[in-house]
Amino acid sequence: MTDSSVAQTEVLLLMGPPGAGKGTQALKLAQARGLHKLSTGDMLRDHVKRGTDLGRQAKSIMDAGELVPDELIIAMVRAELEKQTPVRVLLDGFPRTAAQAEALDRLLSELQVSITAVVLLEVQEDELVKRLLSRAEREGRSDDNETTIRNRMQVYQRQTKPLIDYYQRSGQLRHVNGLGPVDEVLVRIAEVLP
Ligand code: B4P
Repeated sequence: MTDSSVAQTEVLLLMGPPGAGKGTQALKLAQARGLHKLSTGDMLRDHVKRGTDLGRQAKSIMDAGELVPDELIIAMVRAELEKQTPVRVLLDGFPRTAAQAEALDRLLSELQVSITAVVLLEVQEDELVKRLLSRAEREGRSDDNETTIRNRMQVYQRQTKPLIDYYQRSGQLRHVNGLGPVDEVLVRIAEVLP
């Protein structure tokens, strides 16, 4: 790999609890930095809509607020990352488990790229629930009801939060306050990125 291609690569990870604004910020951030946005939630919803095998397997899991099995998610992300030369991606909502984070490390090492930064959007739980219930009214997403939202929060605490320590230890984590107008949050994210 030449020096110039190394300079062109970029891998940003966007993490945070359900409702923190990952999808919202991912759209704007990817556009601002010329990155390809990979949102595992959007990809799964697209599979559900198209009625693929993966979509059929994922639908009831997502509706219950649980996580879709690691091997399905990892294969889906791998297929997308392998298409990219150079790799310039914003990963929204992935990884969400230790196994996904380890698989991502292996995949990036195969592709000879490294993580640029991991952005953690922080918002307190009462605001998260308020946002998701308000989206439920607007969009009617099947996993935005109070029971499922509560379970998604617990799943986040149990399976995804441990990754914060993982990325903290590697020195890649950037904490960002996710409260306030969307464009202000975007500015805060830009400020912590190289
Ligand atoms: P996701 O699609 O990632 O859903 P999410 O966590 O709720 O985040 P989302 O990005 O949609 O919402 P956002 O915070 O932007 O995942 C859905 C499901 O897919 C998971 O439960 C799981 O089953 C499955 N899945 C996805 N990835 C997986 C993986 N890697 N492994 C296994 N399973 C996986 O926005 C929420 C609301 O807040 C919006 O209405 C928005 O308008 C609003 N909002 C955003 N920013 C705001 C701000 N600054 N102020 C006020 N409101 C704001």
